[in-house]
Amino acid sequence: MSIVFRQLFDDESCTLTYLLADPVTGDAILIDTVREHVGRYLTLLQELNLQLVWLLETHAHADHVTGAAGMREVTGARTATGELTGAICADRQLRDGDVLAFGNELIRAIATPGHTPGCVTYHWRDRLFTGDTLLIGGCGRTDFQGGDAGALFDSIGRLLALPDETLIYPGHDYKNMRVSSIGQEKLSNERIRDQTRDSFIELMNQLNLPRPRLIDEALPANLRCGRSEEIFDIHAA
Ligand SMILES: N[C@@H](CCC(=O)N[C@@H](CS)C(=O)NCC(=O)O)C(=O)O
Ligand SMILES: [Fe+2]
Repeated sequence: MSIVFRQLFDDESCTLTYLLADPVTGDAILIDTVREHVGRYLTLLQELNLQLVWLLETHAHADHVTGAAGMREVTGARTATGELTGAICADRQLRDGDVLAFGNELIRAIATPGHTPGCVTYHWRDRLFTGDTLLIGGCGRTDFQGGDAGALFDSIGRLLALPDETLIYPGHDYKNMRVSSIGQEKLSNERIRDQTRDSFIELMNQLNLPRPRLIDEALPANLRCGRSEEIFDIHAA
């Protein structure tokens, strides 16, 4: 049966956002939205005649502000994130194995801590939305936000145990890649190929990457589910 599936790209942060929908009922999900593109998502939903039911996050992003607050306000869709993310504002706090429904479709959360403790990978049909746990030819960094290279190694190992044909749709790509597969990453991902847990931890601890440009704005905003500070204060009062 046909599916509705779109991949959208944010040039500023190299974030990949995904739209999934049940073609029969028109119920849709968005994964990892970007605040600056709320208008674009709304237009797309309208064009495809879809109603948004869930806004999912793979984790609290350090490099861009989520579009969840704006999308939730306009569409009434509910927000969901991994329970260890710390975004208590999310309507649903997901645990490993939790399943969300949209129309007749099901999407399952797999807890994949490491890049952050609350990172979640979503599994829908033949594809994984890995956030920053597993990138194409790479993986998320573990040097801030409670990152843990050993935990990331174990999480990636869980994903690599899935069938080789499983498609990988990451949360970012910095090299113009858009989709991979478990089989492909096992063969060619230099960060994980031929590594032991210890050598992976050593490699991750030596990356010395610059801090994300927007982290000081993005992290607190994402822990408020993308709401502006003023609005959050009113709700919290
Ligand atoms: N230059 C980017 C930094 C991007 C970055 O650090 N991305 C994180 C994901 S939030 C990462 O894990 N990157 C992995 C890598 O660069 O290998 C920015 O300023 O936003
Ligand atoms: Fe990230």
